[in-house]
Amino acid sequence: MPEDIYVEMRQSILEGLVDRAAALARQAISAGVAPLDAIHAGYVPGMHAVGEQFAQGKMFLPDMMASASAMRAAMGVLDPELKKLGTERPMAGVVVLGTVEGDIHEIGKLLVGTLLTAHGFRVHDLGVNVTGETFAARASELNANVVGASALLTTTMRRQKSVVEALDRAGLRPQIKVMVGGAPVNRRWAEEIGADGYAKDAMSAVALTRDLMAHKPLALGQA
Ligand code: B1M
Repeated sequence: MPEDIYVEMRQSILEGLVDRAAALARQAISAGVAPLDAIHAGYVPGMHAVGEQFAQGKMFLPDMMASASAMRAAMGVLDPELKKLGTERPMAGVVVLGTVEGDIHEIGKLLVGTLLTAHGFRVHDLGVNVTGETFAARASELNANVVGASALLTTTMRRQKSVVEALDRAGLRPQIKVMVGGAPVNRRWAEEIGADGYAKDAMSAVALTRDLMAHKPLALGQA
């Protein structure tokens, strides 16, 4: 059953079918499929297929928006299931999360936030199109341990550097660590901009945040 439902999940994203994506998520939960498996084996491959088709000119912006809505609908069902795990754990630390200025991609960031919450972190999601100054101001107000800046575009990843610089200017580093992530980002980039770590996916972001909380000296994550 899981393999079949994963194929249907992928298809629901590709076709931008909001109700179908949510119904499949509910069906998976009832059948005992782990929410994280549904995300990674079903829905995320759908988003990747959308990205490929868009790049090849076979899908257009409205299609991509419909796919994003379907993904959000599925996440709306799976999110609470994942977060339930976090309520049973002691608070592991405070994370301020957002997508950088000029960038409105939010699904990867939402997933990172959900998994951090599920692992006991208190996550303050600032949303999308967030300036470096806002990251710094909110991190200071909320006594954050880690700031997480997501970027999905090659044109906006340099804004992650603005986040590092804004925290530096506000005198908030090195107490507050900066984690970066997003499809065009890698470890070398994190090093180049002076971030404290890079995570390639949401699970790695949890491991990295734990490392950063433990003040491990070189916590730059995987390449
Ligand atoms: Co956009 N888009 N998009 N888009 N979009 C991409 C990113 C693109 C690769 C598509 C393509 O051409 N193949 C391309 C970027 C090219 C580039 O710069 N290299 C692109 C483009 C060009 C654009 C526009 C410029 C299109 C246009 O207007 N002509 C435009 C830009 C708008 C803007 O931001 N200013 C645009 C708009 C949109 C939509 C609004 C339609 C929609 C977003 C809706 C939304 O989020 N509410 C959208 C979508 C859906 C995509 C794709 C198809 C899917 C993104 C996604 O949600 N992936 C994407 C193609 C792709 O990624 N293959 C594409 C699923 C998600 C789970 O993965 O976000 O990578 P991801 O997150 C992962 C990891 O990266 C990591 O963990 C996550 C989970 O494992 N991660 C972190 C992410 N953030 C992290 C932070 C961390 C740690 C890990 O720590 C802080």
